[in-house]
Amino acid sequence: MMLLKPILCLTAALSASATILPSWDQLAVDSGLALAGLNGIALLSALGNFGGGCTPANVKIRQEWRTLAPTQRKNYISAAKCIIASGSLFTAGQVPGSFSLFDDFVWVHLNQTLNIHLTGTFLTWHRYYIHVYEQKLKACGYTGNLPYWEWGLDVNSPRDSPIFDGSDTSLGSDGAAVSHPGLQLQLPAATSVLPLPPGTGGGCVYKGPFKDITLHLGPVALPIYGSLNFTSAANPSLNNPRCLKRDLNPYVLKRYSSFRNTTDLITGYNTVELFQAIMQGDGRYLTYPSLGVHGGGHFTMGGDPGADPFISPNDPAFFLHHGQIDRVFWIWQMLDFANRQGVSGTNTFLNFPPSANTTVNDLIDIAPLSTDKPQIKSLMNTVGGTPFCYVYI
Ligand SMILES: *[C@@H]1O[C@H](CO)[C@@H](O)[C@H](O)[C@H]1NC(C)=O
Ligand SMILES: *[C@@H]1O[C@H](CO)[C@@H](O)[C@H](O)[C@H]1NC(C)=O
Ligand SMILES: *[C@@H]1O[C@H](CO)[C@@H](O)[C@H](O)[C@H]1NC(C)=O
Ligand SMILES: *[C@@H]1O[C@H](CO)[C@@H](O)[C@H](O)[C@H]1NC(C)=O
Ligand SMILES: [Cu+2]
Repeated sequence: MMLLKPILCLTAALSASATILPSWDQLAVDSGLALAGLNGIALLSALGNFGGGCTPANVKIRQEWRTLAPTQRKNYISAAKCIIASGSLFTAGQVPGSFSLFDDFVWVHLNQTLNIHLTGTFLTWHRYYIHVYEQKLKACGYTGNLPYWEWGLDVNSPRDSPIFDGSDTSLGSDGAAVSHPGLQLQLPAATSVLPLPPGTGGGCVYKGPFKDITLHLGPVALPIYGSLNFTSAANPSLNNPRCLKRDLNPYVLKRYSSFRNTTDLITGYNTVELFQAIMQGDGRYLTYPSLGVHGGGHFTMGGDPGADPFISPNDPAFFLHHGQIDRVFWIWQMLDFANRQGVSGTNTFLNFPPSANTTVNDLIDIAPLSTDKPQIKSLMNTVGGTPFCYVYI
């Protein structure tokens, strides 16, 4: 970072208006070169926005999982296991099925699901949520920063990804192969059903870290293979013990979260309203059903919990997927930061039931994971110092 200091003045001069982007050909877009270039441009732009004690010298760098050294990955995995082994922060009986700090993360997301997706809060809520997870990792001995999952690298075979290959430096394997007919998704506000072919797993994660963890909370809205129906536990807040499942799905990843999809999202939409809508496949804005890059990552993991939007944080890989969601948001913001600090939408899922517009003065409350309740406006700048001081490479 220190080497980049001389360009500070240059980027400060440029930062008043939207960055003029190079034009990449389709090959550069599809290979990830363009996205890497956009990340570089975002990094230069971020240099002009430091504040609140966050400087190029102390900024934390978040990087892709496979660029971490094997020892750093093992350090991350043991900290993630430590979160699973740490006691719940709820008072006894408050959330009967929450046995650990990890379950608490699942509960807070479950409980607020209808106020943090397809709302004005989506981007900053999840930004803060994964930041607090990163802090808990550090309290559990992790010496690095939250890594992310660059989806485009894995479109051909997610089960061979360094994140999912079942090696001891991965987050565990695919689920055991279970023959099934795939999913029939009736996405919210979508005009037609979206059929998804089966993934390569379907059963319990069988190898590598996290193969033996027990999920407790949920399911809440788990799609049933081959049916339009969902299943849920009689009481998702009670202990509903079961294994971690995955159904890694190359079709979904290639169709919704490729380098092209991610790059087009970043370069194609100038308002947060459209950016977040396309990212989430918001049916109110589309004439065809889409998962967006967000749903693409979740349904690539699939299974219970990956296909259930309420309890998706039950898969430890959730936090790498949302690291990438936040990175894409960050890159997009940094291409025109002066004009990309606002919110759009209301405080309820698809504005149902109708609710107030989200404003940047609203608070994000993820108690008891954090006692701070930051205003949304304080979560817009990742190098603003309070609470954030990080960039992506
Ligand atoms: C669930 O969320 C609501 C606000 O949406 C909050 O008032 C309530 O305390 C939460 N319940 C638990 C058990 O965390
Ligand atoms: C959904 O489940 C109900 C009862 O569990 C069943 O009657 C119905 O046929 C199912 N619908 C579909 C589309 O599978
Ligand atoms: C995503 O990108 C792929 C090419 O990588 C393309 O075939 C597909 O149509 C795109 N999906 C969407 C939803 O735009
Ligand atoms: C909420 O936002 C919409 C869209 O920007 C706007 O049309 C509407 O007037 C806002 N409502 C209130 C009460 O501010
Ligand atoms: Cu979420």
